[in-house]
Amino acid sequence: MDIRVIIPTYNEKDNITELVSRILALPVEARVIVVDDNSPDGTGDVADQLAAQNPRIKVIHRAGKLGLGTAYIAGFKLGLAEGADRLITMDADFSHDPAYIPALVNLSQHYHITIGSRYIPQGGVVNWEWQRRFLSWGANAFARASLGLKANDCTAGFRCYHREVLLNIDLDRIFSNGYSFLVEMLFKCQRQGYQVGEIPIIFANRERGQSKISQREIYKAMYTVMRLALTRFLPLRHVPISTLPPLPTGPDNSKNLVEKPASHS
Ligand SMILES: Nc1nc2c(ncn2[C@@H]2O[C@H](COP(=O)(O)OP(=O)(O)OP(=O)(O)O)[C@@H](O)[C@H]2O)c(=O)[nH]1
Ligand SMILES: [Mg+2]
Repeated sequence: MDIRVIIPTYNEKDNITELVSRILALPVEARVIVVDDNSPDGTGDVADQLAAQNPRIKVIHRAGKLGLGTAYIAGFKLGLAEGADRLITMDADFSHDPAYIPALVNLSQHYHITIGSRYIPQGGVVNWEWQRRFLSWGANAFARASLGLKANDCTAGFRCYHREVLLNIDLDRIFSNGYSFLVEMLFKCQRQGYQVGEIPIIFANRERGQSKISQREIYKAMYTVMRLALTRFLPLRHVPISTLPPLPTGPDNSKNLVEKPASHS
C-alpha cells in the first residue's frame, strides 16, 4: 500500500528533520510530502536537504504563506498523481506523534477516513492552558452541533484519507483555507456518506516554534461553520462509495487502539 504523509510547514525548522526521520523509521512504509510556504526561518531549505538524501521525501514550495487548507490540497494532488492509496495529514510540531500512524493506517481498513482524536476515551491534550482547551472544545462542539458532524474530534488535523475520498470530494470547490478547512472537509465527507473512525491520541502542545493560530482564524472558522450549515440540506451529487469490512467485534479491537470509533450509518 502506498502511504503518503503530508506535512504543511511554516517556520518549523526546529521540528522538521526529527519528525521526518521518525516517520521514515516507522514499521509502516510511508513517504513524506512537505508543503512549505517559503518559511522565513528556512524550513524549505532544510526539507530540500532531507529530500536530496532520501527519495521517499518530496517538497512542495509555495511562494508565501497561502494557508493550511491549500497546503493540504497541494499535497493531496501530488500524492494522488503519484498513485497514493492513503493520504495522511499531520502537523509538523510534534503535537501529532508519528507513532500513531500505524494505528491510523490499520483502522483505515474499516473506515474511509480515520482521525487521531483528542476527544474520545484515552485521548486527550497535554500542556495546554485552560483557555486553549476551552477554545478547542468550544470550536469542536460548535461545529458538531451546527453541522451534525458525528466524529468526536472534528477539528483534528491528524487524519488518514482513502484515495477514493480525495478523488471524489471536489478539492477545488472547498472555500475555507485556514483551520476551518478541516471542518469543511469532514462535513463534505460525512455528507457524501464516507465512514469515519477515530483512534485516541494524546495531543501534546508544541515545544519548539511558534503557533500560527490567530484571532482572525477563529472568526473565519465560525463563519465557515455557519456558511456550511446553510448548505446542509441542499441536494448532493451522488458518487459510488466502496464498502469496507466492518470492524470486527471482540477483544482483538484493542490492537487497533479503537475505543470508540464514531458511529456512522
Ligand atoms: N504550508 C503552510 N503550513 C502552515 C500554515 N499555517 C500553519 N501551517 C502548519 O500547519 C501545522 C499546524 O499549525 P500550528 O501553528 O501548529 O497550529 P496549531 O497546531 O493549531 O497551533 P498550536 O497549538 O499553537 O501549535 C504546522 O505544521 C504549521 O507549520 C500555512 O499557511 N502554510
Ligand atoms: Mg500545532
